Amino acid sequence: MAVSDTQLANAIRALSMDAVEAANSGHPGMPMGMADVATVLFTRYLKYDPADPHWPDRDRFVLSAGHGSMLIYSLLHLTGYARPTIDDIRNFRQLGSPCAGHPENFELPGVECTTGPLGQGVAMAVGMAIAERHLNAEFGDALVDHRTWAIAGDGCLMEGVNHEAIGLAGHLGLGRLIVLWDDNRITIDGSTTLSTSEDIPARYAATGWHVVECDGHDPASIAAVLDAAIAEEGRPTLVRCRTIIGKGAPNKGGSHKVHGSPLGVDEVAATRLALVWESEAFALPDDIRDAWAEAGRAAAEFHAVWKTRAAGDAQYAEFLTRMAGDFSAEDVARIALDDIARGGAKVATRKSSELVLEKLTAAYPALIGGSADLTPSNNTQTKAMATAMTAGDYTGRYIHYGIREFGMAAAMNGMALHGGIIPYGGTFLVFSDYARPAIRLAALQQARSIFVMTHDSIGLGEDGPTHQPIEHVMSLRLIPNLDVWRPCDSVETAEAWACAVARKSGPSLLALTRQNLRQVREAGAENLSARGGYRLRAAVAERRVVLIASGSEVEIALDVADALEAAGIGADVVSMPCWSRFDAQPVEYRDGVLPPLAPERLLRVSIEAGTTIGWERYTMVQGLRFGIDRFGASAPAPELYDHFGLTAAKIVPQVTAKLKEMTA
Ligand SMILES: Cc1ncc(C[n+]2csc(CCOP(=O)(O)OP(=O)(O)O)c2C)c(N)n1
Ligand SMILES: [Mg+2]
Repeated sequence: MAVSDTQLANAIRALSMDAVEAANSGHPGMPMGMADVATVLFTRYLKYDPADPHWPDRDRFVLSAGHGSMLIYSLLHLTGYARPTIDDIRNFRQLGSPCAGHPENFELPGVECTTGPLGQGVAMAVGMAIAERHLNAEFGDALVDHRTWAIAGDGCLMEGVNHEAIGLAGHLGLGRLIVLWDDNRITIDGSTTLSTSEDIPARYAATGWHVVECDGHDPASIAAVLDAAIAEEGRPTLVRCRTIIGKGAPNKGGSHKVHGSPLGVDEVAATRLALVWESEAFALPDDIRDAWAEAGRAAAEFHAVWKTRAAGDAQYAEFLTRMAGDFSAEDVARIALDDIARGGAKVATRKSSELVLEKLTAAYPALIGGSADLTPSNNTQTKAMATAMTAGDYTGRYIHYGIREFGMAAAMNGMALHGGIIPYGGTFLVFSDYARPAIRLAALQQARSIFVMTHDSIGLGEDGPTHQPIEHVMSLRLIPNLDVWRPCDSVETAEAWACAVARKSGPSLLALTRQNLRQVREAGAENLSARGGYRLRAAVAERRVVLIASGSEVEIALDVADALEAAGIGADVVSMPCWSRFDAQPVEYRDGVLPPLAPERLLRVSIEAGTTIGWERYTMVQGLRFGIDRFGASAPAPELYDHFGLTAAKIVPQVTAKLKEMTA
């Protein structure tokens, strides 16, 4: 007897409730409620290949409602992915199991992105859909022809980032994007009526989306709307799935009680009875297991068809190289540093960045640029990107994200994770706060997103404290796996870009100046910035001081060193453009740059136009830290530097006084 859709869906329900029960933690409601929709999607529509999860033309599936992680773990297991195994699922949420609390892309092939922070999954799906259309425009239907599907909950649709992202998706007419909304009218606190009266379909329609509705427990109804969604070419589709949270649990289903707690022994037993599910926990009837495995094999047919088609395409090899995304750091650096400005004119690092990008974007079609409506300030649009991406022309390599910093950053992550694209996007550094949750998720997901953040200090001047970053650079350094760069001149800017582009394992953020800076160094054979910090100038007189600075304050450190040397006090100057890179160097290297001598013998001094908290890491508490531990002010930049004491004239006497005090 053929296995019904409902029986297939019940396998998801059983695995989900049993795994949550075993872990005594997790969210059974969402997987049980969306089991029917997911079953129709994974057995009839989605293009995937359990034997080759990274096949480039697969559909992308994003579980934006990441708390429902057991849904995707069940699906991957049932359709025949190598992981998770049934033991992995038994160990749901335990140390060492790839079935983490929320889905993590680095744990399981088949999990396209890390979700859990609500709303970001939808925004990443938008980025994936952009990537697909762009690569399709470049490589053609034979190689790139897939869809992006996301399952989102009420929470995902309430989050502000959702609105930013769908505005962009609607504007770009992303017809290959389909969001399945789990409209169960329940969130943690209870009914959605506690907190919202929004007409969500009307909002989506107003941003240019196609909106359809189905009974999320009726396979025929679900299939009919998925057909309608696929038929819609020019607009993204929101599928409103009317569902019951925890469907199948006779007493707790439909209530917020099943959102994030185990059902409990009694309710699990009652659910087994209600579903007529006789198997033990984690066991599956053979016919149902076979039917799911068959669905996985059937989906893989898409891959087989693609392979034959793609292999005959003239651009096949180039496409595979592009998707692999391997770049030699040396090659990128050579291009970035080619013909770099020497000596002479002062130039802002945002301008240096533009000059570097001219070369890199001409050389690497994978780079897709953009800005959150600050293109002329961020200097992010190069000649190779003269054409913007639009609904009518996806070949464009520049994206006008609008004033949507968070949406931009999350969409960039989606593009980076899709593959074939290295996204960079600009805004003012102070607004990194608006993008921060996506910057964090880029780092966690090991996504190669490059954040171009200009106007990086009080050096921006007259716009005043609302626009002047203080704590930003330091707080961004706290994010694990994020390379935060603050280059001091055009050479360091080129070196930082080279590192960022070649870095496959995570995001980079470039903090760049508005104001012009001296060029302090010539390019050499080695990318010195890649070390994170290096001795820019060695002491001439007997060394008593090490001055450590980043970005625009490096030239101040050089001035301080000049004055100290003139007084017979030897001072090294260390340029420290990237802490995380420096900390990753072998101890011998670090000790060479910052010799581990007692402060009486070698005073360490930091200079950075931002919070001083944290610089103790390198100056030690006995050292001196020059920075700004309050909000800035509105004035021309040179006056502000003087006002906040960040000039050689103000720093030198404090250094000499400290030296005296320590040797007294
Ligand atoms: C940004 C963010 N805020 C809060 C949470 C905590 N949280 C997890 S699920 C949830 C409720 C989500 O409701 P809904 O999307 O309707 O999921 P359902 O209860 O229907 O499964 C909340 C507030 C989160 N994961 N992410
Ligand atoms: Mg809900």
